[in-house]
Amino acid sequence: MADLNALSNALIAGDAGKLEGLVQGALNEGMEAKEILNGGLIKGMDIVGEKMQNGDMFIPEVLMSAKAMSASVEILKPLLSTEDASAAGKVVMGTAKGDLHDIGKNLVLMMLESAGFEIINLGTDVSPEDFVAAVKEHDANIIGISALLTTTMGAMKDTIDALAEAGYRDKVKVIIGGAPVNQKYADEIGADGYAADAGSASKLAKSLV
Ligand code: B1M
Repeated sequence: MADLNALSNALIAGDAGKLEGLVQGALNEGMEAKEILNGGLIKGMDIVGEKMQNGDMFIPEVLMSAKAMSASVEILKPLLSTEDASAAGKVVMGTAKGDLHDIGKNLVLMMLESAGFEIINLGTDVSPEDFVAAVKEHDANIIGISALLTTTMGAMKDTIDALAEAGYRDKVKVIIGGAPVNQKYADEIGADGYAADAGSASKLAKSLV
């Protein structure tokens, strides 16, 4: 049976070619896409995070790991998105201002898309003004904001405040997520919901529309 540790190690080494081969091999052997994602890729990325924190890995190496992860998620994408798509609503999604992390956000987008939501992906480093402009332009039902840095969490509140100022707060639900965020913080800033992972984000979004 495929070795999830080998997958994690290829991701930590930033070896995209090897990782893609291992992912494909694991699928061929019948391993579930979810298991590959959670037990191999996300586990490997957590170790990358620890190494980064300890000074054992530097930004260029972390970027290689991130690129390898994104390429492998592309292979898993059709297999992770299995729900019946039916028009569920429109979601404007982005990473908070000042924040460039997008792997988790893209996983959340993938799950929302497969749950039937129309997605407007604003990318990373999205200002509160850009979120508000996108809600107006696309008449969205939900805004999703992702933040991975403690320093960018505040931009989530700024976005909620900007929505209120523009008179849009009652027209759109705001959901937030990302490693430093939790339900308590969501309550504090007046978000409509918090989700810990991509699967819960999709369930949460469905419950809000
Ligand atoms: Co950065 N980084 N990083 N980094 N990076 C972290 C977040 C960090 C925890 C690493 C560490 O020190 N241990 C740390 C933050 C510390 C803190 O603030 N508490 C950190 C730092 C410090 C930095 C820099 C400041 C480093 C520097 O320059 N000195 C810098 C900041 C750049 C910036 O954003 N302005 C930086 C840069 C980078 C890279 C560019 C090199 C790269 C990002 C590449 C990319 O995303 N394209 C990177 C990476 C890869 C990481 C780690 C290692 C991995 C993040 C990741 O992709 N995880 C990360 C350590 C870690 O998280 N263990 C780290 C996998 C992903 C699937 O999980 O994103 O948590 P995650 O998403 C999950 C859930 O959180 C949730 O669902 C997802 C799927 O289950 N979720 C949502 C996410 N968004 C959601 C939204 C929702 C709902 C759920 O609703 C809307």
